[in-house]
Amino acid sequence: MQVEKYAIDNHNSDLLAQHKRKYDFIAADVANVKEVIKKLADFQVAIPSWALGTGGTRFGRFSGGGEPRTLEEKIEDVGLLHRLNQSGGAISLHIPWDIPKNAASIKALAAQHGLRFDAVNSNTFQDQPDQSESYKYGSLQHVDKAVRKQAIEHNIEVIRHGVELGSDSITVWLSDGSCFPGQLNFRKAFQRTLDGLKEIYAALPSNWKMFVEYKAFEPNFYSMTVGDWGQSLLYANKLGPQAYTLVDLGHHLPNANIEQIVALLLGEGKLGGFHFNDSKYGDDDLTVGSINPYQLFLIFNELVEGMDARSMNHATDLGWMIDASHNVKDPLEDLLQSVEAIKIAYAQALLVDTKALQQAQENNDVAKAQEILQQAYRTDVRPLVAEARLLAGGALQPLGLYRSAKVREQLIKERGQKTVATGL
Ligand SMILES: [Mn+2]
Repeated sequence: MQVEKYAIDNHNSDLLAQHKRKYDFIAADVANVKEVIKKLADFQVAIPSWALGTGGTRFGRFSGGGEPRTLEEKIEDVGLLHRLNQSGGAISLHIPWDIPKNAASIKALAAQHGLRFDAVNSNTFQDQPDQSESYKYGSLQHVDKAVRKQAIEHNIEVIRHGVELGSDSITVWLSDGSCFPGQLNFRKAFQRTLDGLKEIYAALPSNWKMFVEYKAFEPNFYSMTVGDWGQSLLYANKLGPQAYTLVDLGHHLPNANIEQIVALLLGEGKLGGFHFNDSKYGDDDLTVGSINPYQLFLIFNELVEGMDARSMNHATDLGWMIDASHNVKDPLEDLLQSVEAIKIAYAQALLVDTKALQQAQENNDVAKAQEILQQAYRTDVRPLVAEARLLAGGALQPLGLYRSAKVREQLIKERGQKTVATGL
């Protein structure tokens, strides 16, 4: 399944006059509009290989149709998405769900779609049929050395796969923790985990980064051994300069001030990457921007301010990835919506009058500071995002074209109605 160039061109020419009208209206008020458009075009969000099929809950899973059956088909799906929005130019693999059998041909296939390989992800939160030790009571924190050894070797194997694909980072998310008081000696669990991470860290190529992802609860419900940004930062600091904290928006306790966490991690030079999603109650893995778009904007405002303060490249110096699950929506439609929400929040953050905001802060002018932020947030930046997409060769309305080109219907015809993506 391909969306041909002529289909995108036809779609765009039908919408062009209306788009120009909207774009000119907003562009007139943006002083550095060319620079904003360039930054928006450069900003790419990695798509995780596990997000291309229908997700589920512990109660059930309701399949869609035409889900990718192989790694090749997952790459094809990300390629489709990238063709439509020119913003999803990377794929993040989950090992062992997506072990490339022939790395060279997988790499070539991805390149055909204009994709590169983002961070690789290890999995010690479930047992695989062929493994000898069980992760029931944790992996790197486990009291049994044999289990820890198995988990360490798995992570090193994931790095090896990543090297073959041209990836340059590994995300380690541990489900380790405890479900009941008394189950675990916190201090010893921390130390064992640190020792394991050190062995994995030692296997990193010199140009690689290790992202230590934290999560407040689930699957363990009493304690998590990497439970919050403080614990993640402790590990990252003790590991060394190639280790960073990864922020997943859904991995906080309710009402956590994520924008402040981001600002401080950036200030310490220890923010490595991002997993975007949205949530109302916990780790809901909902579409980015579907519940709290203002928070997303505030986070991007801190990201832009903090990255500029350190002269960082917005597009390349941090890892950007979606980490969501789609229980009731077509995964590709959901991902198009998520990427759009990310770009909108980024564009709004780029419009913040930083100088005026700093001045308001210095003068303790609280009302003015809020006005400045909300001026940017309340601007309809969608024509800017669309213009960046148009110039890059994407569709003015990716979701609209996805539907009118009947992409899902085609995928069902090619792959069948009852397919299940690997790993789900
Ligand atoms: Mn995550």
